[in-house]
Amino acid sequence: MTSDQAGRIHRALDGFAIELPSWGFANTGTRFGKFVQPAAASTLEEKFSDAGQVHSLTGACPTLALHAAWDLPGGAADGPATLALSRKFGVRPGSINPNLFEAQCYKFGSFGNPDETVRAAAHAHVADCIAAARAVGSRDVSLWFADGSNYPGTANIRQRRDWFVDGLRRSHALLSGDERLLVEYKPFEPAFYHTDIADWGMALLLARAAGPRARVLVDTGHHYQSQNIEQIVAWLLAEGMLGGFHFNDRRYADDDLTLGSIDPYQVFRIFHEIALYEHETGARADIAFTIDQSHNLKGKIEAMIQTVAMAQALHAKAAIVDRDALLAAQKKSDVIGAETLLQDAFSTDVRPAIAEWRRARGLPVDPLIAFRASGYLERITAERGGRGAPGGSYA
Ligand code: RM4
Ligand code: MN
Ligand code: MN
Repeated sequence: MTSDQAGRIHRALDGFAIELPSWGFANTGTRFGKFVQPAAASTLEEKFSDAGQVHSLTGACPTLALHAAWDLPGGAADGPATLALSRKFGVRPGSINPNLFEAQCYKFGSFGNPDETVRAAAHAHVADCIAAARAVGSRDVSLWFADGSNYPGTANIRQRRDWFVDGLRRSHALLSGDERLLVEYKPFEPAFYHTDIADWGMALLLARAAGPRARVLVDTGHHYQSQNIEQIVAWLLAEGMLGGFHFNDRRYADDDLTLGSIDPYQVFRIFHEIALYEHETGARADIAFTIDQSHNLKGKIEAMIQTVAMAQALHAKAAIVDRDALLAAQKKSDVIGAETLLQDAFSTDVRPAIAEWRRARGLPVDPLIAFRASGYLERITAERGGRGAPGGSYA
């Protein structure tokens, strides 16, 4: 590792923050059941406390994504209490995530529901979320819709698209300043025939139709097998429409596994496309990186620490790609030369440079070991264990 490479890694890590999901600290499971963990967080205070641990050990997670129904049931009125927790635990409120999928009224959709009273309820909920975001100083309202249908012929696909355009425009009209709407897509689940926002093209068109403060959110788990996610990222960057990520890994579908646990090269290639865009344009890509994982088997705080460390390592590897040499190799169509430049960076051991960065910032060199030695898990296990019913979750 040259000192130039180490310097690039340190600058990359200085500029890299990743948001934690409040729901990642709560008991979640699969549709078959939940294995509850005695240390799982139930209250918003516990979620902030756990997030504060991850941030203090990694130095990379200054914000916590909040879920409207599970964390801010009172909407904007919950703002002062939420801000007090934020100050207490040293983590700011992050994106606000509406819940347009759990209430019984959403059985046949939310923004795309044929019943106009349900559509109106969904619009009102997003309006409440925008007000809540403003009350806690969050920039992004991150929209994921479960809308779709299960059987051919049962939904008017074009009509529902129009309803989505209408609903997103109404929501967008409520934004001001630097507030943003992020539009997430997902090919299937819970709908198994058609999903109203099934891919990045639909999300892009809807975000464009909504207005200038809307962007696309890429959840890495929301693609079909073998889809080229970094190409989607490159196109959204070129269109100025990449708003953020939900990071997780997958093997089969939307598995919500730990980032990089199955295919770290995929994550590296995404970071590389972003770094190359910034290198060529001289612009900083304004992207909200968020973890969207819920761990059923792993300890929740440990899994988050592991994820953040993995994200930092893959981001560091992407930072040391020799991009000028790569662009020159591409220009000459030097296939092996260009490919080797990527592979060289990916296979470089960045751990010593990351350790140096952590040491220089007063962070533990190994955050997972530091967490295990801290006694925090034992303390919360004793405090939270044995209190029975698990807290809110989506599974
Ligand atoms: C979806 C999607 C959303 C998340 C819901 C609960 O698959 O990833 O971002 O909020 O799950
Ligand atoms: Mn997601
Ligand atoms: Mn998902």
